[in-house]
Amino acid sequence: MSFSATNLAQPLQLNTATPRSNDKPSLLLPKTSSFLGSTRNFRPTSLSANPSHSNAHRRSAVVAVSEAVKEKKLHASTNLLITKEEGLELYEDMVLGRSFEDMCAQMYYRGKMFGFVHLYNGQEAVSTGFIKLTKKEDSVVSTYRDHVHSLSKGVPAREVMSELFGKATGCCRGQGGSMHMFSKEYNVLGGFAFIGEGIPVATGAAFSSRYRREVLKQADCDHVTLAFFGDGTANNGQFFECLNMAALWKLPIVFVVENNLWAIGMSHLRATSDPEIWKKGPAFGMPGVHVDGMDVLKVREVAKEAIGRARRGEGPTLVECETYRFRGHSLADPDELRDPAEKAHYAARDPITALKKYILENNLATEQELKAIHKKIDELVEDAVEFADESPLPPRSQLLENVFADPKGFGIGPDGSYRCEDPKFTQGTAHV
Ligand SMILES: Cc1ncc(C[n+]2csc(CCOP(=O)(O)OP(=O)(O)O)c2C)c(N)n1
Ligand SMILES: [Mg+2]
Repeated sequence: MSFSATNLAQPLQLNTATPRSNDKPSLLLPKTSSFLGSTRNFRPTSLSANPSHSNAHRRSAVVAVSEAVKEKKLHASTNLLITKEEGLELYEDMVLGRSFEDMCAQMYYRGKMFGFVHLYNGQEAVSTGFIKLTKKEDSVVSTYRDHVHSLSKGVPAREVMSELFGKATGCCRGQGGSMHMFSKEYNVLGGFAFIGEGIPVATGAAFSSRYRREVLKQADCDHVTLAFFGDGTANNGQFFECLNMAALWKLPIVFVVENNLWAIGMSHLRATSDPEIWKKGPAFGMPGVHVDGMDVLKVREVAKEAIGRARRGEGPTLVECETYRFRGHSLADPDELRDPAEKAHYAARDPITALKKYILENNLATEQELKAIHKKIDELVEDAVEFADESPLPPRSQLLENVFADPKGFGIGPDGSYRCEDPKFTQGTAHV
């Protein structure tokens, strides 16, 4: 499988989208039909106004990637998409993401975490499928659903949990909390609470890789940046501006849209003029691909190609991963808006269960080996909680660090003294 900006005006043209025999032109998308797993209907206006919004067309994109994967399988000498080691690595990473966050939910409801906490449950195949193919020097830019991206990138579970507890041992010394994971060491360039804010940061990181290689002559700088964001965010202006710059300058970046069909309580189908986000890639001169984001092996195949393109200096790719979050928008959301049938549809497609099935059916590992992974991860997560719980809170004096360029915080008061040195300065405004 290989992408190019031209051949992906229709992504991976392996399927010419021949309508199924019962698809009459006017009925390409019957009113009862759904957008992939969504139980919401397309609006009739978009249906009649533009037949290219049809579900048949949409499905062709999904099939296209599946076909590419099948084709690859046929040509591979082992007939399998992964080796045993790769399969176990992917499985362990997804189990880590899931177990870690299940524990986050417990800790949040016990009052150990503050503010909002947004879980990634259900979307693990995207983080694992992409990030496990990166090098340490490659960068990842995330959203407020950033714990699992950070774990996949290698940030120790202890540091992520401590950050969530607001403790001094966290990866941001307790100053970021749930939505602002950052690690210089592992090149996690931030979780971003303002949606879309991370996209220009990622574009800048990709620009710096190209600049270092071509202007500063650092020949070995082939670093790639992955920008993760949601379907709702893909309607924001930064996204379009950055697609333009990335394509214009052939930046080594992959834009990974995690289309979980919802932006808080707003259905993607209600909010987006053309719900097929991948199509925006070719519009800017880069490949656009749609992949089943509940299948880590398919995500990985697409990721391999997109990351490879970026690393070879061939430019950016836009990948739309169709996925689903298993919990509410945040842990404070009772999740009453989404249709139970839609939730059940995706729950039955749990990416961890699917990979387990693949591993067992292909005799890549035994049930015992998988159980051992769960045990190892349970211990690791328990250890992370203990570590976070026992860690100290950051000192009060740290509150104003890293906020302003002046390392002493809020700068100099009218009397010439540093404001942060006035013990009364933070009283009543924040308690840490
Ligand atoms: C600039 C900005 N506008 C609005 C919000 C409020 N907000 C928080 S999450 C969210 C929805 C984002 O949905 P999506 O991009 O699909 O990500 P998901 O939560 O589904 O992962 C919005 C509008 C925000 N955080 N930042
Ligand atoms: Mg969303």
